[in-house]
Amino acid sequence: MKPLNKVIIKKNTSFNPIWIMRQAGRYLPEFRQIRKDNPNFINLCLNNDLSSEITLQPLKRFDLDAAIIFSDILMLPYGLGQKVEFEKNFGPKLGQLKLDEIIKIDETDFIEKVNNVYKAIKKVSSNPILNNKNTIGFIGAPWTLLVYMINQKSPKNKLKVNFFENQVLINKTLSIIDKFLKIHIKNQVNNGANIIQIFDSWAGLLEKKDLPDYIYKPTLSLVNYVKSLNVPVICFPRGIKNYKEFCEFVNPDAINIDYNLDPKEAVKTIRIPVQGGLDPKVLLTDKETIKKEASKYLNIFKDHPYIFNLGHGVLPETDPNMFEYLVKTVKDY
Ligand code: 1CP
Repeated sequence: MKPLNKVIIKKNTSFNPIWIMRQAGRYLPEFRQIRKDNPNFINLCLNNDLSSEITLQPLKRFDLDAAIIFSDILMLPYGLGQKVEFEKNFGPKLGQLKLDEIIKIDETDFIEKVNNVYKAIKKVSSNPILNNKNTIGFIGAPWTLLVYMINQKSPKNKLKVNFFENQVLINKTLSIIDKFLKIHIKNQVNNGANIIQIFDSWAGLLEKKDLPDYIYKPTLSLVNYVKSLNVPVICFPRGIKNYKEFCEFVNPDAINIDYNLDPKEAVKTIRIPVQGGLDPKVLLTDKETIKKEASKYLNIFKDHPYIFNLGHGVLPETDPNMFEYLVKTVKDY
């Protein structure tokens, strides 16, 4: 059985597998080298030789239990024909959302645009390095994708006041997102992804009253779909105030917590396997602090099925030696 499945399916508490969000990325000099020669980020994701190489970079260096495919949640709007670019020191920049054009896109058009992501998953998952490890596929949650597609850039911690103005546009877009996320999940699984993680990076922007319509119901539809494929699904509703309520409503196979949630509170209130939590900024300190903070999570979750990870992506300024030290600390625990 693959390491994450032991925790997620078997509910094993005697060992803690580890992988790190954004483990394939900017803190690694070998990634920055490739990135320098490939200024177009989407094209890099769509170059399956390079994207599979980048996916495996952290596994060649560190004793990690899973690979997460090097791609982006914004491949979905890209596959739907919305313009997506990444600008240095700005982040994602999307073209206008044109519903009349997006409704004309069918499954074949979509797959044609993003097929190289699936080819990369196939390459990665059949690599012997991953024989006894998981290959994680992922999607952005409907809410977070809706935010980028309507806002056309990062909301940077707040929604514009008139975000909900056009309800027809919002509801039609959500239904298209649901349809194509299922297609995207199916193709990742068919090509070797054996876990799906759903990133809801902007879940924390919503008020409590809006959670059922924009987070719980749309995410539940996808969680049930992944379960129907017999693949475990991990949700990460970053910044949501009430993780307990989220889990009761959506019931994924595991939940990634963010670093603002008190882990002692989490272990008391969450009934399903937990992943993550450690503040990525801890990796910018020293070995003593890293050991202390990582041990805190491992101690608190010692009798709870727990996958080690961070409470958000690893920061670009992280020293790979400190990353290595964290992995070693968890493995030696
Ligand atoms: O070199 C660069 O400038 C590109 C930086 C980069 C990288 C390495 C981006 C742009 N995306 C990625 C890869 C990526 N994105 C992965 C690969 C696998 C891994 O984790 O190692 C994953 C899982 C994502 C997911 C993703 N993209 C999320 C969800 C997780 C999170 O960080 O909250 C989000 C919100 C995005 C959008 C995105 N893509 C890139 C950036 C800089 C952003 C965030 C911008 C913002 O603040 O709104």
